[in-house]
Amino acid sequence: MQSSLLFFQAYQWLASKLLLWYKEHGISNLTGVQGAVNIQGEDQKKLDVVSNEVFSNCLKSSGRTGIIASEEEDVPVAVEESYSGNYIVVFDPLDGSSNIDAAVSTGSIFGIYSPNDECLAEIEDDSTLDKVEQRCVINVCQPGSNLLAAGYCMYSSSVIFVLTIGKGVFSFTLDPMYGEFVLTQESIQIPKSGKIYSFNEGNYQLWDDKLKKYIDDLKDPGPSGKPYSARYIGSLVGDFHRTLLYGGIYGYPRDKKSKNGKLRLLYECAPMSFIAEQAGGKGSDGHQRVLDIKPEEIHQRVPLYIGSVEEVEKLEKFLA
Ligand code: AHM
Ligand code: MG
Repeated sequence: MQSSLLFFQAYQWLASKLLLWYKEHGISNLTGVQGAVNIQGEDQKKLDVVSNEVFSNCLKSSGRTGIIASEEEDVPVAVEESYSGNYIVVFDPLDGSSNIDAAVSTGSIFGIYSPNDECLAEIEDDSTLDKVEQRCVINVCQPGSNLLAAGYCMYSSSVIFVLTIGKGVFSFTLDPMYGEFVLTQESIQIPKSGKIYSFNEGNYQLWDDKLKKYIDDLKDPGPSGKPYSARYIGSLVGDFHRTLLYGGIYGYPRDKKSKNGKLRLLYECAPMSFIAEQAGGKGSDGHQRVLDIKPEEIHQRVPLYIGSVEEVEKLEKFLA
């Protein structure tokens, strides 16, 4: 419960800081690239940088976090002792950033872990990181099955905050009149099956033959005369949120260019898989449960197939 309070406070704070930021810098300069490249070789957008700063400051000053790890930071950061708490927070401050300049939906994803003190003994000499950095990496690299809470915020026609603290999935909608999130859906359940698939099919020629067969099968109208529908925003939060409500499957596979796919295990795939499971769905890398994969590094990528149980299991059969 404490961890969910942390995020409610964080989002209230985030909203107020973003407003201040707009007032100081003006809304007209918020689009486009920042001019920097993150550790993963991606161009950072201005809003990537701003949202990372706002989230990091907010989490550091909350008094509840010990270590934070972000998509936009090379290594996890230990929170200064005087402000420090225990929780480990992993987050993608602004996911789907290729959509920013077109005002298409984007989101923020987070996961909260408790400290993993057993791991402190494992510290080995690594010339590229100092002891504190190594300890942070080790503490953060926990399997998703250890998550205490996870959620996302989606910035779309309305601002939606989806949260699980391991007892079902709840959705809140921002009421702009009051600046508060109001509970709008309780105990969300993903439909067991759903005839929507969400993949970037531009990569089809780069995919494994088994996956191509699966996608071809979805497009086959069969005796019913109705094939699956394709829906792809290119924003994990938006594509996942639709899958959560309508059912179906979202996938970001490995391909000939990207051996482990594109999405990051720690702050994209694991939190989303925790939410999916809490809603009665499934998150898989095609062969195993995403929540059982222990990250070996902060920005590790894994293939992701997530959504309705029957749809993810059907995909797994094709890939077997
Ligand atoms: P980002 O965190 O740099 O925005 O990248 C993750 C995004 C996901 O939101 C989305 O599902 C995927 O990348 C889209 O990738 P692609 O453009 O290759 O389809
Ligand atoms: Mg992302």
